[in-house]
Amino acid sequence: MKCDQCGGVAVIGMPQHRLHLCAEHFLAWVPRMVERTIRRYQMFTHDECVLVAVSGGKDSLSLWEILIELGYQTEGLYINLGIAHEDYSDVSQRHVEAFAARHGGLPLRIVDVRREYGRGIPDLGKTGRGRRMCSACGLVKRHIMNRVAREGGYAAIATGHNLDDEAAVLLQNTLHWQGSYLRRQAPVLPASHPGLARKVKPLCHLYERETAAYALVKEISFVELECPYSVRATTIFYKELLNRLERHSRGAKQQFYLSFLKAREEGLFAPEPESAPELGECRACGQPTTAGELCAFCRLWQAMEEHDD
Ligand code: Q46
Ligand code: ZN
Ligand code: ZN
Repeated sequence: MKCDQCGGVAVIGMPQHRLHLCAEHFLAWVPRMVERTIRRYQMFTHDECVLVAVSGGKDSLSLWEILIELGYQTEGLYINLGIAHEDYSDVSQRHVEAFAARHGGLPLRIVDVRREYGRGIPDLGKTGRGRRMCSACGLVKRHIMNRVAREGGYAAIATGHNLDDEAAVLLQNTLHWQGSYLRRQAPVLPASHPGLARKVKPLCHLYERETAAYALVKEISFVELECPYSVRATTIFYKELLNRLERHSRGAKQQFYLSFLKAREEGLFAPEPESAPELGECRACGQPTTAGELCAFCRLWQAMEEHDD
């Protein structure tokens, strides 16, 4: 396999782009793709500061690396979820800290859920929410990201979701015709309230195997352990289904996701004006919420306290 740009040995073939690249040209191609995505969806500018949510995994650390290379102003956020199995959360944190240190001490905020809120994600299982651990974990992460972004005045929160992640969620939502989720699935989620930052996914046009290849070729040291709860995540099943489809029909995964984005732009999933939910302020934490007096995060914590009593 030869590089289409220089004729050298290709390290990766990307059939959906009809492209084979050597290490050097691949490392130049990935940031160009990401830059194009950032501009295409007007995610953020060079004048804005972006909070990069990093988990210690290949996608989020690659994202941080690429944004630095592209000259954006970034700060990292690591949320230690308190998952003790195989030391998962602490090992992940060490990878993130080492990454920031290797880049000359990048600004990095660490929120330790157990230390700040008195319990970690595994405790959520004790309220009978075991099977819904990931949705509770997602809620906790969103709440903390919003809180940190609000405190730090960041313009955007960037996450490392790649095309496989997005296509898997899309398939899941489509199979259930989850209209409200489909309307909200986008490369950019605008800030819905003055105190909130917009959410952006600059890797959403890259396949997972491309972000993995980028991390390897760039020699980024990332956590290879999987979160012990991820085996329960249904997204993995949908990713496998999409990869089967991709093996049968090259580019099908990309086609599925990009066609959705195009349909979205053409107004297929336009929100109904009267359906905009009314936002109030949570009386416990002050974050904007549609859930009534207490936001979903504070209600979750309250439920755990009641369970302890
Ligand atoms: S960290 Fe949290 Fe994920 Fe672990 S508990 Fe589930 S959601 S799998 S990205
Ligand atoms: Zn080349
Ligand atoms: Zn709250």
